[in-house]
Amino acid sequence: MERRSPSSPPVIPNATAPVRQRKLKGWLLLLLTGLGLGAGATLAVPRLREWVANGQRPAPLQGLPTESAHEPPLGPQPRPDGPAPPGMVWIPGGTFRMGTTDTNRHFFDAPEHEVEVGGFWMDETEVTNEQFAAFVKATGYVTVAEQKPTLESIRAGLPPGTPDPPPEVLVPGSLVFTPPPGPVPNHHSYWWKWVPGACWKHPEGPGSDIAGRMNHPVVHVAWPDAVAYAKWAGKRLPTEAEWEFAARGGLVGKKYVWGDEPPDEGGKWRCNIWQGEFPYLNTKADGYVRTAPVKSYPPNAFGLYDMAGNVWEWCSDWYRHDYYFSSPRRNPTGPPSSFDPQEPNPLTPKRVTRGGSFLCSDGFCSRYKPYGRGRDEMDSGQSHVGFRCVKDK
Ligand SMILES: [Ca+2]
Repeated sequence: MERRSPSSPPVIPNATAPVRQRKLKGWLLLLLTGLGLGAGATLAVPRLREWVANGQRPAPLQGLPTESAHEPPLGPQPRPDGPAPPGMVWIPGGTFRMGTTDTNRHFFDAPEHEVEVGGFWMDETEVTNEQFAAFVKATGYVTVAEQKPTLESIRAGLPPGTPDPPPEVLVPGSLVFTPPPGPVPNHHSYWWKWVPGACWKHPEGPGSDIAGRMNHPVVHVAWPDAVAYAKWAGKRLPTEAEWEFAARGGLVGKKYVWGDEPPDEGGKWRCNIWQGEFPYLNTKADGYVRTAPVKSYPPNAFGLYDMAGNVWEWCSDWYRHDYYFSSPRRNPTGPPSSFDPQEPNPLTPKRVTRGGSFLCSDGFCSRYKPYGRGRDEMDSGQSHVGFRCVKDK
């Protein structure tokens, strides 16, 4: 079996308003780092447990229409007349097998089951820095990672008696993949680092910028940031089922989004993933250590780029490990709330991510395969998580 995915950094979970949570998370991470504790220790604090138990859960998504027992199966839907929305391709929808029977799967990637999705337009690439910059310029939007914590918001979420954090840690920031100098124990805290000042404009923190990376996928966007962009663009996030249907490109039972060939067959890489020894040695055989410009690798059969690797992509669904056991057949929109048995008491609920990132590899995290499910706390931006949008016809 695979080891734990690098998509789950040691974020400190939290509860209600994403803004407040983000700051608390960052400060807790610093505090815990200083105390030499892990995230699990935080959850042992009774007050936080109570907070988790009473934590607000956002209302369920208002879903797309679901199945009717008397409706005929959905077949592929013809592309609407007229020009495609700029940068989008038509995904015809239809019936497919979602999930996998792969023996090397995670338990939450099964059972394989039949799902129908309607047709929709999908961004051919991940949302780029250039596109996100246009959104910010037009709206003045400030991402979760860029918002400064307040002492009051942090006090409100901590156990009584916890000392106030020093003023210098009350700064915005985000989680940055930071390779250690050599082999380390298999725990994500060794390669994820809370970096004050890290955000979409400064992907590795202060001193880094996106000049020369405007055609790379935007990163350090939390789920609410992605939703805000989609709304501004007149689009929405894909459901997990739509995402997987699109990733498969009409292929049936194939291992990868391009077919069954290994990612580097013929000596030419088909996606931006990790080569070498994770997490300390990346041979850069695919050309990139971190994000790659969108369209650096061939598209899948639907004309979609980077549906494997580069960055994880937010979906609209809540994450539940067992959703496939109760998923409706037609246009599933996810469970009404989130639950992850591998981290049962997060203070922030989780949303699904898909597609894997530049940190994936068969040796470490093979979830860049079309069925591979990811999930992250919805207020958490990271240096390997982005998104793309869809649009109804
Ligand atoms: Ca991707």
